[in-house]
Amino acid sequence: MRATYSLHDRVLSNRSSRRRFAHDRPTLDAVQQRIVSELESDGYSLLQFSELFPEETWEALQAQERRFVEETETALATNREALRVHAGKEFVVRQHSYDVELGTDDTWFALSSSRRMLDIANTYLGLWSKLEYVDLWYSVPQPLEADRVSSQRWHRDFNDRRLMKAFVYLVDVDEGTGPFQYMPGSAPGGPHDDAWPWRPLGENYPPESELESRIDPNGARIFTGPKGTLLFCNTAGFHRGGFATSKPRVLATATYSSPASLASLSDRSYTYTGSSDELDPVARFAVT
Ligand SMILES: O=C(O)CCC(=O)C(=O)O
Repeated sequence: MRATYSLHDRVLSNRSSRRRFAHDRPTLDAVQQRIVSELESDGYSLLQFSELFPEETWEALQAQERRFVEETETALATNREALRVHAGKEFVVRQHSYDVELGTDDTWFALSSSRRMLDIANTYLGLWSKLEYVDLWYSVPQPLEADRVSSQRWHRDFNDRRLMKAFVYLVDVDEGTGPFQYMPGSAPGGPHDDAWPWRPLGENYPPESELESRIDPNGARIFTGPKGTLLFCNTAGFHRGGFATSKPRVLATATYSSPASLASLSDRSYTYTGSSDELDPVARFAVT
């Protein structure tokens, strides 16, 4: 697996993707430049959705959120079998999960596959990226005394050495709503990258107490914030979240990774159903 990743990163998949990017670099506006530069220095960038997208897109995203919350809360009350959850991660209900057909009539998919987002991801990754995963999540509140499990615990994402996730909070998120948390400087290339370093199939979930004795958890960023908070993050660095205890957390998320990513080689969460004529070459490359 390690050899395959390295071969795809150096030669098979990423080389042509880097060339495509270098051949025609996008021009970023000031907000996009700030995001890329903060991702470079800190591994994350925090802003408001309205800094990147116009008001009407926020209204459309909120309408998508309302439909998802209604559907989820009905299923939670009457038919839990209908909930889209993954085994071992039942605390996150997904609007789409995997094997779904999506087109630009899905607001979050349209935003995630827009040049506004792709130009940020591609500049940060230095190549034409793949849009690997697009979804809305509803994190079901857990009992206060429950143990943190799965992505509620500190971990590095296994997918790629450098990847970019976007999270848009669709409800206000406080300490009881399972805020996303991040250890700055833990992404590859940062001062803490040698703690259980990122490797294909590396030890991505070290024991939390050992990790916290190596990297001071007081330095972790806890991203509470009002709805409309938008966070970009290289989740090859240590992060955790979704441990909601008082209110459900609802957010939209998207993952951008290199074509060599361990997930995009084998998996894509959706099949794009629109016509490829609707998309410019950068977006077509990302979604197909
Ligand atoms: O739900 C969260 O805040 C954590 C998400 C996470 O671990 C991930 O997307 O990799």
